Amino acid sequence: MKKKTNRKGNEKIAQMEEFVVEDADELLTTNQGTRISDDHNTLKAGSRGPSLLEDFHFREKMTHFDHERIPERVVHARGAAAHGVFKVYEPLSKWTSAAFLNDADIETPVFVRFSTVAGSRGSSDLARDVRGFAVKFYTTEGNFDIVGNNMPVFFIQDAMKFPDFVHSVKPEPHNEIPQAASAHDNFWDFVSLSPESTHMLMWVMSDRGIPRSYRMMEGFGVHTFRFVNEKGEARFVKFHWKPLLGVHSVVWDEALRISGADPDFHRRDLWEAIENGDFPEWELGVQIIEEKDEFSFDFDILDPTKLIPEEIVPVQRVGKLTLNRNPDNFFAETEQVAYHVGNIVPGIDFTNDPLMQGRLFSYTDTQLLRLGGPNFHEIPINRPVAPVHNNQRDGLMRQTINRSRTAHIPNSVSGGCPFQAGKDMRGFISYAEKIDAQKIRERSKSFLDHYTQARMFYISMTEPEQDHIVNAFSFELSKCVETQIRERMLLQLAQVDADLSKRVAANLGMPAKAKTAKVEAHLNMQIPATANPKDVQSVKCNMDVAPSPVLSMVKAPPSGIATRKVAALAADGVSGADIQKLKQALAKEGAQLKVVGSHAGMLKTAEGEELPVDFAIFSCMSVLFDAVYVPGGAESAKTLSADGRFIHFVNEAFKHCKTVGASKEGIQVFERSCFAEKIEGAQGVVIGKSDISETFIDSMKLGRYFDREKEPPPPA
Ligand code: HDE
Repeated sequence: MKKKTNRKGNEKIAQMEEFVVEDADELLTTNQGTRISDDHNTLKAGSRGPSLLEDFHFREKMTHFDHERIPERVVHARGAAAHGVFKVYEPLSKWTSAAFLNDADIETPVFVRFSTVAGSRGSSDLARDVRGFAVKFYTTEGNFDIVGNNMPVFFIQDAMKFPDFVHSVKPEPHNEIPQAASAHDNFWDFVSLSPESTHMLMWVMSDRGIPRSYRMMEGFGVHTFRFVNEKGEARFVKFHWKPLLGVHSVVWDEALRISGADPDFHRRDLWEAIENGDFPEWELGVQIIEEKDEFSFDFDILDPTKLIPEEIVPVQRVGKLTLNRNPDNFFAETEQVAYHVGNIVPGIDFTNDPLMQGRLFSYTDTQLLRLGGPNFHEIPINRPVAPVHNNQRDGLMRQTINRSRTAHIPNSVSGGCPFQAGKDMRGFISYAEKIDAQKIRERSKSFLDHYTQARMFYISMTEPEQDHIVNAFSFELSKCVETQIRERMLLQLAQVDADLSKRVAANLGMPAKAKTAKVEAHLNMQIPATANPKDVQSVKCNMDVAPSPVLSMVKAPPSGIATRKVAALAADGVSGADIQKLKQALAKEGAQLKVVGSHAGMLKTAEGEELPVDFAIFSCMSVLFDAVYVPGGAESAKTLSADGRFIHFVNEAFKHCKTVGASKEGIQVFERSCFAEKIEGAQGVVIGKSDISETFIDSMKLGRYFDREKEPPPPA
């Protein structure tokens, strides 16, 4: 039944086509290819009689069904993925010999999976969380994976703490509550006792923890890697992904509501963008650090809780990633893809980052359970496009049929094949880093500044971004039942920034904590004997650290409004002309207008024409759009302004600091809104008797109007 489709594609797609099955116009069969005459009834002794054991079709069908589920990923269970290509702009031969980075004509197939970390497979996309950003490059020299996140640092420094960290953030073990949320005692218990988490907490509590879209997130390799060139010269490298659509987030109240209105919001967004031909793009950025500069920073470049500020080492954009095809089958591709930090190619190498070192073990191990045995590399999505030859044999679900008489090296029977490649044939040779050390269980002293970069992040934010961080800490800690946990966290925050700690304390109704003269003193008092004793002696914070403005999303240069969605609220009698004008103007910017109607189906416009409705008001919410527009048309405006659902729609968009606009009669809807008194001259509120398209679009380009948050939230 295997059938090749005739779709065009790159080498990887061509390889996968071998496994694609199309069922159209085909007859139903068993897995053995026997045609099935009746798929509705079990085989019985008489139509009212017992079922018969000999019903091979029923037994096969039910057995397969019983085994459909495989263990979900222990972390990053919830995700979405897409195929694409990567191309380097210029050969990077001065830094690396990796073939796919040495030829600007090579288009390397990739498969990219985005994910949340804590939630189960069915959880909401909009949880406050880190997002996984895993890229598999099918290079001509083997698979290379950058298994990164949308934040450049991590919660812990040593792999030994990963199971503890994950156990703490997952739902609590006694009642499996809460799902996909860090707002509970166990998480804050762990992080409040682990000062090394403080920097990462700033990122997760910031707006970066609730992205607008997977397509609008940065990606980071997190660890410091190595580039090695043809001459064997090595440099340190940090990997970045920079989205061409800019970096954008939603606000927390919006995230909560999206979780109800469309828990698949990010999945759907990625899928639809690709189906619409709006292919998401990122540039690959690298920060290069010469070996001689390894110790020239105030922190250790092997410490995964630190980033290298872009102001100190600029990010050089070296290539482009484009996602251009949705998977054919979620399970076969997105669920079965097996990423591994250890999938490496000549020209790139690891460093001694103790978190990365632990990951080098974990990823293969986890796939053995999840994908059921040692042959998971043979699953179509995991197969390299580079040829595979070795003496590994057998095992569960083996697909390869090795023809050779031998499976050992050295051999003479098979003429010595397959041969070792050696350096001349581009065999992988580990970078010969000199190591001369004592065996020891210890955290390097160079890892012990846990607060300076947390402070750097906080002071780099604009005022509204800082407000959001304060609110996020307050929300999460308010969900902790144990007072001692809140207290410990307030102490941690006091080491970062007095104002931050004071404001969170006020929200929790607790006395503020002061920055202690000697941080270790308060930790010694607070941390139970079970904590890592080496952490307790640690910590310092450079209060004079310079901000890194590039960390702020609000300060980033405007990125246009391509692929953004605007809701046009409409009822019968709406001005079709108004809708068309904005629709066309948005289309020129690559954005979309969707009609939200008082009912589904078709509306009658003021011009007497039919207007298709994209969403009915009862099946969508303002949080699913980037801006809201109320067109003219007296009859439509009258209906909308008498309908609380539409008033709520604009109120909510206003509350979430989005552009709201109305033309002609549409303004009367705003007159019933919570911002009725601020219609004239308010920022981000666009009104006009004639065509407002241009002003509306200009307003959207400026992003969100966070000044609105300064006043008590409107009743939306
Ligand atoms: Fe992972 N991580 N991780 N991780 N991770 C997994 O592998 C692990 C870490 C990341 O879309 C697991 O296949 C350890 C950092 C992503 O399929 C597992 C440690 C970063 C994904 C695992 C870390 C990541 C994973 C679970 C600390 C950012 C999803 C299922 C020593 C740089 C990949 C799986 C996908 C998945 C282990 C820390 C990113 C258990 C032990 C730091 C994007 O192997």
